[in-house]
Amino acid sequence: MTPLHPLPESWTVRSASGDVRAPATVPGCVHTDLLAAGLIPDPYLDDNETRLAWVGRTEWRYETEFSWDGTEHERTDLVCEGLDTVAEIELNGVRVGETANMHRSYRFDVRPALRTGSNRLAVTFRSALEYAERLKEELGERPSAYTEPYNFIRKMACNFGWDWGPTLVTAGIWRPIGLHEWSGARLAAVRPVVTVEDGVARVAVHVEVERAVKAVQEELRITATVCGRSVVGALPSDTGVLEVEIHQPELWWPRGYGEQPLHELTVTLGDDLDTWQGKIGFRTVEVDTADGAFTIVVNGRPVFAKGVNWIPDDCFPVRIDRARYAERLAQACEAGVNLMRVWGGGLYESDDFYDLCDELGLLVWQDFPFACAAYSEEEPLRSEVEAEARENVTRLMPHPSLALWCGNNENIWGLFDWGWRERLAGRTWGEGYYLDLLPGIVAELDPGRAYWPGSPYSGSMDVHPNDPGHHNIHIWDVWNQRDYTAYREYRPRFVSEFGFQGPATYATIKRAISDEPLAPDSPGMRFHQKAVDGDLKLAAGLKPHFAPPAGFADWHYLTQVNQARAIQLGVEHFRSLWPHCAGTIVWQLNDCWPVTSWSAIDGDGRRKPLFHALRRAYADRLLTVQPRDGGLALVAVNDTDEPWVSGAVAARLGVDGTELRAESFELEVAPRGAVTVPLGVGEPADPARELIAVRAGERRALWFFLPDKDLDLPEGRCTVTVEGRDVIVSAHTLVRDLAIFPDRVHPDAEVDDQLITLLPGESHRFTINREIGADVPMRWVNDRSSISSRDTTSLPDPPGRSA
Ligand code: BMA
Repeated sequence: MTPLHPLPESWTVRSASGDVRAPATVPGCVHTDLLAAGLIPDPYLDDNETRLAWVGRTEWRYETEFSWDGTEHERTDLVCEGLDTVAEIELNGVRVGETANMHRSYRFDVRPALRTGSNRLAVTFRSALEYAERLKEELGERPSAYTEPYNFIRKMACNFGWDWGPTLVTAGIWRPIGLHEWSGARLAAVRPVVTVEDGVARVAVHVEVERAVKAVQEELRITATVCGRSVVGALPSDTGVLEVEIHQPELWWPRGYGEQPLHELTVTLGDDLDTWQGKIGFRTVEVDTADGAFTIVVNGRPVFAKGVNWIPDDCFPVRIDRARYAERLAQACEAGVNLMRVWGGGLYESDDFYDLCDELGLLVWQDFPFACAAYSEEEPLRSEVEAEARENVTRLMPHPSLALWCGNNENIWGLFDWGWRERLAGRTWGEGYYLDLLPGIVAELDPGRAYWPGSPYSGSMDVHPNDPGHHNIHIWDVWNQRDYTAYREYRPRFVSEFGFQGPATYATIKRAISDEPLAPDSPGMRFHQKAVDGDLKLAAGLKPHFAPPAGFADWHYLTQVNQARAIQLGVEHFRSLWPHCAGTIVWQLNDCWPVTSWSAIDGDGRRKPLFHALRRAYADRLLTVQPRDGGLALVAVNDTDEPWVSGAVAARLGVDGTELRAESFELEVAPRGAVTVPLGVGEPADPARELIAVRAGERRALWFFLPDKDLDLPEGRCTVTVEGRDVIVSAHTLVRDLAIFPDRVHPDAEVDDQLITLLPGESHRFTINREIGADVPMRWVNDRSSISSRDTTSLPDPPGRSA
């Protein structure tokens, strides 16, 4: 649509009492304004969060002055693309609008209040917390996973605190604001509905116009152009549809299946009253839910979803610009991901996110923003939900990457298992949204796109929503209560959440936490752990696998290793069940601040060891050893379009590298197939001192018979050679899960791989993005004697070793 005339950049913000004043940035947010003015400490450092609760309880007034010269146009609108959240807008002292939904945009006809010459615009934000508390009182309590009343306001829920995020209740003009002058008519909505059948793509361009003067209904010409084909139509009323046909279209594919051709669609109203431009792609996408399945099918081909859950990448979403999205999504691609789930406690992300997903071939699973709570279906919330859903379905539906809409995160599960029914005592909880309102809006505005009521959901309110035999499930008992090997007890059809915690990278911890010395339970570390009993669960998770850590560096390394192994084990097991299981969405890709969490990439954007384990587990060709029928089997999963044919060798080895028994065989895996080969290398004579290694070409899978703490591994020894940015490690013994930590030398130094296991005589070349000198901090699992001698509780960096 026609761009806005932005307002001047000179804004100010002040508290209602006038005590706090600062220059303001628009788009922006009160926390970032106060931070820039030096009025608050950085909310992400140490326990500063605790001193900032007042910000969320204060009324904030944003003001600017601008001059206006009058206009020839019939209408002058104030367009607010995003206000966070409960706002009153005044122009020259005249109230022109009120808002209460961060997930919507607003347009106000402000001509009556505008003056030629100088104008004063003020946007006053009431405390979102107080507003939500008041609605809670009016509408009646609804159970939720956290104490703050986030379910009583249409605002990014995790802003109120989550089990990985601080409570920083924001306010501000978070998306662009400006004046829009226009005459005659404008394009209020454009929805290209794309279908592909028998080699023909049809783009049904649904158009909705708004007339400047409602009474004037003259016929309007409308033109749609795509792939060099233009179709012209006449619009006698305010809505209409144009159809463009493209023969033999180049199809859009998710990454790993083909290219992502995108085509500019231009819709013009009249000669040039208004134009809409967007990129579309030609493909079909559906979710096959027959017989309990949950399989995403693109252009008729079933796709194993190698997914990650996405949370808002910052507590202050205004800081997430296109470059930041691009960096994070490139990291997702590097990890082999082909699907992003935009989780329901966050946002409908901004256009850049979906544009990039289109370009990169990342499928998008979009939750409607409802999470872990019961929601009132009464006014004023119901109308807000409907308005925001209509707007965002319209905004996002042109994207070829959008695979499905999902009603909510865990709310149906909450009703079944979290004691809600009793507490609700008959009050509404959101069922009407998930089973009626939202699917109705999707069917109307985005016909053909899949809608699924919840994550998890069983397909029926009569079957437990998390029943592994039915569609998508979340697996949380593992992190909360059980050893991670229990992932293998599940035979799910699709896992849309499962996760395991690990600490942030060292450089991120050092930037955010000033504890001296750092310890797993030092005050800052505890503060940057938001999960109930999170540290206890980390310790409980380590216990079956490792001896208790000796100090911070040991704890930091081992908990990161455990996180990586847990998720790798889960993904490999679930992939080995393909096509019965058709997807894994790991909880979670990213963080919104520096914290110990389930993420693969920490709050400063650094890759945790899990990231590298995930990349291996999501590799197009996966070799994995799995328990089958009382023995062990090799499962080879081929997620490519070429057959995978290779000689393979499976060997039972002593931990000193001696081959005890080996067998060779031919591996042949069909495109997009998986094969299971029972292993015939015999039972271990000494499970503590043996392992299995299976190799097929470049790929290798290892199997240890016992947890590390019960293994009798030799003390790992290796030679390290540093050549500029490369670090070559040559193992003299078995060296397990070798990690190098260049960020301990320089915060910007990152290595290209982590957690490499070397057999005696093998070597590996790591590459760091910069030279860090000869002392490379590193660690491996069977490195205990040297670690414990140098690893005191604080973190002077462990010395590197050079040859
Ligand atoms: C699920 C998610 C999030 C949460 C995560 C870890 O419930 O949907 O709400 O952060 O588990 O507990």
